[in-house]
This record gives sequence, C-alpha cells and structure tokens, in this order.
Amino acid sequence: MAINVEQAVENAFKSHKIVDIHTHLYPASMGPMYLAGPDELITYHYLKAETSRNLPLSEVEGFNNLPTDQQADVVWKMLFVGGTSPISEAQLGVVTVMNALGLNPRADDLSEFRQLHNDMSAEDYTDLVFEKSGVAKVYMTNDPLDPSEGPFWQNGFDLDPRFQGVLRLDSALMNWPEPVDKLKAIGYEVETALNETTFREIRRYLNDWCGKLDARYMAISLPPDFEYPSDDTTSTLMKECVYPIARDRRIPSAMMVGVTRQVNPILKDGGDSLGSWDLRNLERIARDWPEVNFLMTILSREDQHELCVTARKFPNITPFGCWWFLNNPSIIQEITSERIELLGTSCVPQHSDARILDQLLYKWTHSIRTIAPVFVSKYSDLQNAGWPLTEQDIKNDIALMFGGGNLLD
Ligand code: RAT
Ligand code: ZN
Repeated sequence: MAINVEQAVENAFKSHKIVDIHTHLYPASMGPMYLAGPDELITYHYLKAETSRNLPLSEVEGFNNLPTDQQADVVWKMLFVGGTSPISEAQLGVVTVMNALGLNPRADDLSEFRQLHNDMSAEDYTDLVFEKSGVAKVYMTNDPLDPSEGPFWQNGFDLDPRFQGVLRLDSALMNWPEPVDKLKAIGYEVETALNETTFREIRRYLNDWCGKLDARYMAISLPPDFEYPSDDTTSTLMKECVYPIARDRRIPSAMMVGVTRQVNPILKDGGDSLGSWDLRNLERIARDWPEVNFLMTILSREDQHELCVTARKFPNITPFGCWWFLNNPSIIQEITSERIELLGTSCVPQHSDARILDQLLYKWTHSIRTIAPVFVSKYSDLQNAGWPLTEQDIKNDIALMFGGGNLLD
C-alpha cells in the first residue's frame, strides 16, 4: 500500500537528530568563546548589518563601539519595536527563537528574555537548546592561532562530546607571510619564504592540530579569485600542505569559496560580501587529488548548478550547506532541488552556521520547513513512478544526509 509521503518525511525529520557540520559554536567550558542568550542573539552580525541600513552613516561606527547589551537594545528598538514588521530571514529567526522559548516576541524590551537566560546555567541552557532544536552534534570552527581560543587547547579543558573539532585554516594560511609570527609563537619554524622548511613546518602544524582537535575535517574560506594551480601563496600552501595532509589523514578538505572580505569595513563582521568563482579550478583540484574528499560550499548563487555538475564528474566532491547569504528559504529550496535532481542523496543539504547557541532553535526549523517539501515532491515522484516506497527508506536517506553524509558521522 502506498505510504503517505508527507507524513513519512515529517516523521523522518522528527525522529532523526541532526549532525550540524559547520557552526561557530563552542561549549560553555570554553568561557568567552561560548555565545548564547538575547544580547548575543540580537547583535548577530546579520541583524547589525540590517540595523546599520537604518542608521545615518555617521552613527554606524558609534553603534558598533557600544557595549553588547546597549547594541542589542538599539537593534531591538530599530528592527523589532519601532519599525515595520520583522520579515527578513534574520528577523524572523529571532521571532522563532523567542517563540520556541515561550517568550513574547512583541515585547517592548529584552528584559523577559534576559531574565530567562540569566536564571539558567550555561550547561542547562545548552541542554535545553540541543533538546528543543533536535541537534545531536555541532562541528565547531577551531583556530589554534586565535588568542582567545588557542589557550584552551594548549592548557586543556573538558570538551562536551556534542561539540566536535574542525581545524580552520584561514589565519594560518591566508595573506602569507602575515601568519609567520603567530605560527612561530606556538613552535612552528616557518619562514617568510615559501620553501621546503616552511612547507614541512606547516604540514607539522596541520598534523599536530588535526590530532589535538580530533578534527573531522580541515576548512578554509577562499575569495572568488582563488586559482588552482597558481603561484599565489594560499594556492601553493593548499597544494603543498593541506591536500597532502587531508589525503594522509583521510579527512576531508573543506573549501568555502566566494567570499570577498570587508567590502565595507565599517560594518565589521557584517562587512563581507561575495563573488562568483570559476569552477574550472575545482575540476583541476579534484582531478589532481583523487584520494582527497572535498567538502564544498560556494557562496554565489550563480555557481550552484555548476557545482552540482562538477560533483557529478568527480565523486571526491561533496557539496554541503546553503552558506551564509544563501541561507534563505527561496534559495535553499532551489539549491536543494537541483542537488537532489543531479546528485541524489550524495550531498549534505544544510549546515546552520550558527554563531550563537540560540540560533540552533531557528536555523534548523526554518531550513527543514523549506527542505521537507522538496523531499516530499521527490519521494512522491518516486512513488508515482512505481517504486514501492517505505517509511524506512525515507528515514534512512534523511538520517544519512542530515547525519553528516557518508564522509562524516
Ligand atoms: O555566516 C557567517 O556568519 C559568516 O560570518 C562566516 O562566519 C562564514 O560562515 C565563515 O565560516 O567564514
Ligand atoms: Zn561559517
């Protein structure tokens, strides 16, 4: 008997705990790295950028320099109390979070939310958010060269097993030779010149730190003009160090391509933008490194179809997530459809990119609300084509795709 596909997809999402393969979240035991609660949530850089659109230019810098709670008050007044309806994706996200926590999103101020958050320990708040969002594990973005983060790994701390390590490479490899002093300071004898000594020491850094973090993969964000092969320093370091270590350690190399950093520096974290990437570079990378698995997320909407086609040609490419400016329902729907149509289940449809713990409460609800109908349509087509579909088939597929795919757990 034909199953009710809509119900089966809903059940599959309900019964499966998500593995969120790219976030900027950290456990409470990492002190200032742990971001949660209303003030952090409301000052998320997406919302600050939206607030800045409403401020006179002369006030943007002053706003950015306010203490976090005062910034939150400005954002709250500007985007939730005083203006028009909060219908941007980032605004809607806050409404979903507050609703999930049983709070009134039309409150005049943040006092009720602050009270709820202050009354709970960080550990209890973490449990609450994981439980309510249906997330089992989050992958962090770990940078041993970050002065706030590095000491935790150097000195040791209790790591909540729900948080898994990912070695982020931007600060160690980009804008060479800027990273030289930082790498030397933690014991790696790199030189300004990109010579054999430098390559050997960077490989040692990658190996040591993938080990210390038990890194699930190494990740780097790259600009639209990233070329391979090339004499460019980042490209050279990827070729001489990152790809060989990914191959030897049998972990993926994640590349997040298309970001143009700081097009408007006054907006700080909100000042980055995007550009299209020439995917012929990815063809060359995947061809040269057949033993490396590449987890790929590309920022420009224009490149998404080409990424799927490139992944069809190279089984060592796995597209993942709808990254950053793509994390909007209209675009998620389109990208998920084209991925399923061209790659079947061999992709990781989404990650949250959450920076603040509370965001797990909306990023996943919103994504699943958009992705589920795409699955319903594909499974209905399958059933109508004559495939005797079972509930278990759908559960298995969703468990695979939202549990990190084949490459991760
Ligand atoms: O999505 C974001 O919040 C961005 O600011 C970045 O963190 C981006 O996701 C990245 O990992 O570089
Ligand atoms: Zn990110």
